[in-house]
Amino acid sequence: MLELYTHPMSPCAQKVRIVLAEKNLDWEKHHVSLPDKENLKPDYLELNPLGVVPTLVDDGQPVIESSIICEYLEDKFPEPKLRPDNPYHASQMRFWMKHVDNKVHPSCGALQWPLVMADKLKGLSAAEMDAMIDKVVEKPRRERQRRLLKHGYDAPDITDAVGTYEKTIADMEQVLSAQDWVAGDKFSLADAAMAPYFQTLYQFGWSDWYLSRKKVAAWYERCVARASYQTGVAADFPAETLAVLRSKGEMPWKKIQERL
Ligand SMILES: N[C@@H](CCC(=O)N[C@@H](CS)C(=O)NCC(=O)O)C(=O)O
Repeated sequence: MLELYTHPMSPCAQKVRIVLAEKNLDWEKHHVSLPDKENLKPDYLELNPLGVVPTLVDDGQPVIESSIICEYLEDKFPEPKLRPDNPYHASQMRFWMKHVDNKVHPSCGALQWPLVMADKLKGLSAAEMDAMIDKVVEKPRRERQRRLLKHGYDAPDITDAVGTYEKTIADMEQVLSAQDWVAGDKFSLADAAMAPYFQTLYQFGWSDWYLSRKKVAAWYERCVARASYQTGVAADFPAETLAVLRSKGEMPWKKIQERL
């Protein structure tokens, strides 16, 4: 039995949900409310000591870190294949997955967190808010959340995040002019890893950021057209949810454009 601890707005959980769907695997969902910081409760920390989603539990054994979960699923359920046989393409797949984990994910966190995760914290007193943030396990994340609470879209993290997204989109445009998918001629774990970070742009009404890059836009369209994206990601974004997110995205889009 596969169980996934997840939240609909988490791109790294979306990545795992895409892989589960690509492999036609059944799984049980455990919703972890990130705005309520359920991810920092002792029971959850026992499963995932980093206090983040996603966590996959397979027959009682927890597997953490979204890219490791994806490789675990690939190893355990190799069909259909999502890792290229060609070693060079496999190295490209791992490069892009690492780029997502190290650079794109924290950038997405900076752009999205103030819009969807911070409101409940802002309802607390300063002391309660501080105590809650103190519990965030990883220091870079803890400090980023503090800066974003204090400075919002004027935090330095926003400028860095915009630069990282912009360079990633430009690099992808080059790669995708020679091949259909980021790690070769077939959809791979790297596409599953990257596509959710474009969902973030789409849902907040920031699609113009990638639409002028024709190859990237066509690649994202191909990702969205897959059944795995529809069940793993799009299903959590009905029209009413998208309308709320789009209105939240209006002011930040101006701030983003000032930095482009
Ligand atoms: N490196 C981790 C990152 C996980 C992560 O950052 N998860 C976010 C949601 S996308 C989270 O749980 N955040 C909780 C918080 O910020 O308190 C992975 O790839 O699994």
